[in-house]
Amino acid sequence: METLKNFSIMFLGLFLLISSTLLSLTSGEIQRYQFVIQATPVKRLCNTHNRITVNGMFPGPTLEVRNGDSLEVKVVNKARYNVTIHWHGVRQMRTGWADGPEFVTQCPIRPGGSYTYRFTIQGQEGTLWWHAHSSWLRATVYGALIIRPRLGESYPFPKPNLETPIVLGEWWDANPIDVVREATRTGAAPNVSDAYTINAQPGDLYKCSSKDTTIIPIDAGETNLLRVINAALNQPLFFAVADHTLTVVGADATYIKPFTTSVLMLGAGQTTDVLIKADQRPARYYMAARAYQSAQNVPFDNTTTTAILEYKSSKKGNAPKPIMPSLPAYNDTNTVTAFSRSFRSPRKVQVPTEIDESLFFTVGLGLNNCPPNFRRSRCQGPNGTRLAASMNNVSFMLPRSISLLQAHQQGIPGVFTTDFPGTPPVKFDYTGNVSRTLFQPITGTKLYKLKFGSRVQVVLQDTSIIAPENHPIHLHGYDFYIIAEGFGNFNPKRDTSKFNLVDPPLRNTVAVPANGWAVIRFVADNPGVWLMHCHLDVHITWGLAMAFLVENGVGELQSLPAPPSDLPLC
Ligand SMILES: *[C@@H]1O[C@H](CO)[C@@H](O)[C@H](O)[C@H]1NC(C)=O
Ligand SMILES: *[C@@H]1O[C@H](CO)[C@@H](O)[C@H](O)[C@H]1NC(C)=O
Ligand SMILES: *[C@@H]1O[C@H](CO)[C@@H](O)[C@H](O)[C@H]1NC(C)=O
Ligand SMILES: *[C@@H]1O[C@H](CO)[C@@H](O)[C@H](O)[C@H]1NC(C)=O
Ligand SMILES: *[C@@H]1O[C@H](CO)[C@@H](O)[C@H](O)[C@H]1NC(C)=O
Ligand SMILES: *[C@@H]1O[C@H](CO)[C@@H](O)[C@H](O)[C@H]1NC(C)=O
Ligand SMILES: *[C@@H]1O[C@H](CO)[C@@H](O)[C@H](O)[C@H]1NC(C)=O
Ligand SMILES: [Cu+2]
Repeated sequence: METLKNFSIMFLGLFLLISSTLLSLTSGEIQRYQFVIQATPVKRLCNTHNRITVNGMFPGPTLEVRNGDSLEVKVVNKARYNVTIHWHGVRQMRTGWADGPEFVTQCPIRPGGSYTYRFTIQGQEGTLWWHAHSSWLRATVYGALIIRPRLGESYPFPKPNLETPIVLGEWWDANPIDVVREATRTGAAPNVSDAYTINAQPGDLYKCSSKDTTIIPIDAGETNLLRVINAALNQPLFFAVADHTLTVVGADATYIKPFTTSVLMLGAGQTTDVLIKADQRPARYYMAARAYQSAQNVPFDNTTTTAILEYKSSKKGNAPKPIMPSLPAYNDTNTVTAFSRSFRSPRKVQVPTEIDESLFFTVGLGLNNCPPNFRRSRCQGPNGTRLAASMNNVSFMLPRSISLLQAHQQGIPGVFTTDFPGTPPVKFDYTGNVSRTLFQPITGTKLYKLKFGSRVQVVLQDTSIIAPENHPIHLHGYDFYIIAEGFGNFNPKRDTSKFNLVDPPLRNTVAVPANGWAVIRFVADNPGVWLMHCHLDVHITWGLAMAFLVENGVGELQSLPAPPSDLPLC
């Protein structure tokens, strides 16, 4: 058995060696960018505020590369906050030092400092994005990362006439850093946002915003590839275009088997590529996005952001109001389920069938009792508690004096432990009426160690502690197959028969159903420390995260290199 496993690891190594040799023969160009992080005056919803941006742009610059290209992005921090940038969804094969989450793969870039992120796009095509991974700065520090096929290669669908990034965001009139600091102080839920945005514009349904609307011109008969990104901080979103059918062709920078739909749902962090054809009467049509709110009786931003799809031949000037799409009800989970079950890979894929690590992680909220030395003003969560969140009852805490990856590589003890539980410490009816005695998680910096090349399955199970909710769970450094999802408690006897081991979708973020579960599989072929977390920033703030420590394999090609010399120190 052990020999067989070693053999398969050797085989995997050989495969990686061959594929990286092939890759170096067809390698792309080096794309260089400079990102200056700076405070910039931004006017939204009647007032001007200073917000942190990249190069004074909001949203930040769109990076356009080809599969096989390398990126070198020099980030210069001229703001008054610590910052890091994460390249969301990039596999970062053996470039973990460039992944970006603060205190996970690097210490933050301090005010006045700089750091150059260097990494290569390998085998990914479609839409990803980049964002700050430090406090709540990603509220305004984000942008699209477009990956086109290699030179001479083409899309697996007819070439569209146009391509447009559609970046969905979330806007607060208050400084988002003040919003999260207030919540951290009081223990209560943070204030909800004041608007959603499309390409950083709220659209004309909001006050003082009649001119702040993104217009997307199109000629009758043309097809546009919309690269839709949910960059909102805390909200899954529905998206639709009036009177137009959307053909989904990709998600999270992998192609999927095309299907048509009238509405999309994107969990925070997810991307979806859709083709839209101008096959309707020449007119102006709203594109609109608003909340999918799975948690009941919880305040949320119920406003609607719009952009306008404008046929060039439609009458300008006194044009009538654009046509509004119908969007699902805020709590329309049936639509979300039907949509997510439509995702398939275009063809049969290599899903790991033998599993070395079978893991079961609960994801959900929690409540911490008020510590005795805390004033009441710091315990403004439900019934005088402080809100929390956890995976397998561990509320994740970041180190403050060194990153996890540095501590791992330099063998520095006392920064983290590797005892993250592979199954819940207490088994209970996860989606039932959970006893209050189970609400309080423990706090820790616990990692789960994986041998290089191990084949991993994780069942992600929502809990109904406080409120069931759809959690967009994102894994850094990997794509995974989503082989099944369902409602209630995952039941291995009943539910393994639902596993799709033929053509499941490959993604980096899975929207785990409220009151339900999702099962993912991946091969641990990328050494380093890789964060897995809910992409609702309010939930990361409360601790809904853990990290995998993937050990080096055999030889240089299966090992993490030494850190770059300009890696920021704490
Ligand atoms: C949050 O909302 C409350 C109530 O509207 C307000 O008093 C408070 O100032 C807000 N906090 C921030 C940081 O904007
Ligand atoms: C949004 O919520 C507010 C209360 O918070 C309510 O008055 C309003 O009717 C809601 N709007 C919609 C469109 O549901
Ligand atoms: C969704 O919300 C509507 C209106 O608030 C309510 O009547 C309905 O019961 C809710 N549905 C679900 C599934 O929670
Ligand atoms: C708060 O206390 C009330 C009254 O005891 C109870 O009904 C409610 O469920 C409690 N809320 C939470 C979140 O524990
Ligand atoms: C949930 O359980 C508690 C006791 O653990 C009980 O007091 C409460 O009534 C139950 N709620 C529901 C909705 O069944
Ligand atoms: C989490 O751990 C704490 C401390 O041991 C315990 O009180 C609580 O019941 C546990 N909850 C769950 C869901 O395991
Ligand atoms: C900024 O980062 C340094 C470590 O480089 C840390 O000591 C400090 O607490 C951070 N500041 C804030 C406000 O998080
Ligand atoms: Cu969450």
